[in-house]
Amino acid sequence: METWYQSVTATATSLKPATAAAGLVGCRAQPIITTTLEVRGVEELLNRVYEEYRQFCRENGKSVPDLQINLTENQLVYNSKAPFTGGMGLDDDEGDGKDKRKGKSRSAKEPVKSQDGNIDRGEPGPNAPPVQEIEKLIDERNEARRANNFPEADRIRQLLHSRGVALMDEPGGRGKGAEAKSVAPVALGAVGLSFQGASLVAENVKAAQTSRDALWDPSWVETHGERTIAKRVAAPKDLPLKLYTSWFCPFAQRAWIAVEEKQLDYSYVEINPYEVDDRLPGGYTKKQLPLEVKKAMYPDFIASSPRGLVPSVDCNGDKVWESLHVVQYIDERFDHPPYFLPRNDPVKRAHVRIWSDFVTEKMQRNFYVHLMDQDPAAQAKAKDVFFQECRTFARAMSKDGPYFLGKEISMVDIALFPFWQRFLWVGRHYRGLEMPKDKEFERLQRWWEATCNRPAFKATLVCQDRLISSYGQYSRNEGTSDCAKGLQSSLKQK
Ligand SMILES: N[C@@H](CCC(=O)N[C@@H](CS)C(=O)NCC(=O)O)C(=O)O
Repeated sequence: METWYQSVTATATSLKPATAAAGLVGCRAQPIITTTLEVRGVEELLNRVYEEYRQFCRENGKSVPDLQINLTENQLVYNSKAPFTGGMGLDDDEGDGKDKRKGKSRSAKEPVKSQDGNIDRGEPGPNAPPVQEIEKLIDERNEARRANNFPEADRIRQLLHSRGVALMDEPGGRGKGAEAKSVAPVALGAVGLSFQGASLVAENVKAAQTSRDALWDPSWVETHGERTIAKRVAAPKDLPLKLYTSWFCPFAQRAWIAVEEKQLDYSYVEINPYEVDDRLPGGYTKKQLPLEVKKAMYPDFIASSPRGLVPSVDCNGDKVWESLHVVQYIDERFDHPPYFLPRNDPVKRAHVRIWSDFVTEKMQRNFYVHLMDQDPAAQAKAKDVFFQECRTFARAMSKDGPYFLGKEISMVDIALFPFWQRFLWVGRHYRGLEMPKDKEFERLQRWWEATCNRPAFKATLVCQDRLISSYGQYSRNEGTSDCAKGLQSSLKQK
């Protein structure tokens, strides 16, 4: 039976039932909604959606909600009292099915007025510049954006960020209609965050990037990974084990699987080591932030990862970085099954290390060349080499399986899983990559199905479309990350 939202999706593919049911429709960062005509178009669409939903309620004996459109303009405000959802205006869905537009609860993004009617700018952090200076910098940045001088605009954004002030642009601006009008304190104390209908408290504002922030695309659906993050972000902050990680990072995902496999109680600390660019879906870039900026934003993280790369862990003051070293540390520090390195078998342990390195140095490397090189012939060549390396790996796997060593998982499975996920999802999306159907790839497919069904591995699978979006810059070879720099010498197109 067709539901009300299935028919609506024919005209508005980005709408989700929970969102519309709440009377709120998110508008993705792009296209820009700036002109009266565009706003009117969105209003019409919303009215149609509302009417269809009312009809659906009537036909299904549900109470018909009072759905109204409420357009607001954002103001300059940093508001430490209001929960930070990161949403902008129309985009403030908390997904809990309650109509927040009925005057009972204020939208998280509406400025708080003090008793004298002035806008309450909240509590700036100790590092924050005076308001006049912030306003001046915002003007300069808007000016730079109008002149398409994005490096300068980014510089100002980062400068403010490093002083504890986050800018929130109107969605989708390319320097014309959309401008920074709002600011929020960053990385300073507790910040509320909306996730899956629950209001959680994030340790720092960057964690909002794991949820629906201003640049969240309404077509993205939270899945196992996002649910795990929500659970961990809600955990007490003073746990002895802290995992510094980025939701999109395959290296960090290795460490994430390790702590999930050992069923540890850990704090999930989201780090974004890259610039945010609101012209891109989700704002995700692969452009490295300078170490000093990372240090200002995430001092505790840098203390546990001196090169500013995720993942790292801090366990009661023990600090370890580099994904495979983190996995081994977790295995030894929490010396109980499942073991990532087989106990009492030095040769097997050595082989586990050899094949884990093989994943990074051969399989991952050639896949990234295939993804990043802009020259079609070089892409094809890298694909062939990548397939050969996959076959070599498959031949080293236990015949029975399903895991690399057989019945028990090991570090090799943890090393490969996040990358295989990207080979399949990202490779297919950007390069039309299809895995061959031979004996070796059948073995790998069997391994993939088994690992995907293992709870700790599954718990780290994030929204596919969102993950794919975060790889856009690699597919155009626009990344300046540590990883991208390390691959440039292997690319034909530089
Ligand atoms: N060899 C490192 C690589 C880690 C890595 O490159 N992580 C990326 C995120 S996927 C990162 O932190 N990049 C930040 C940067 O390039 O500055 C490991 O295995 O942990």
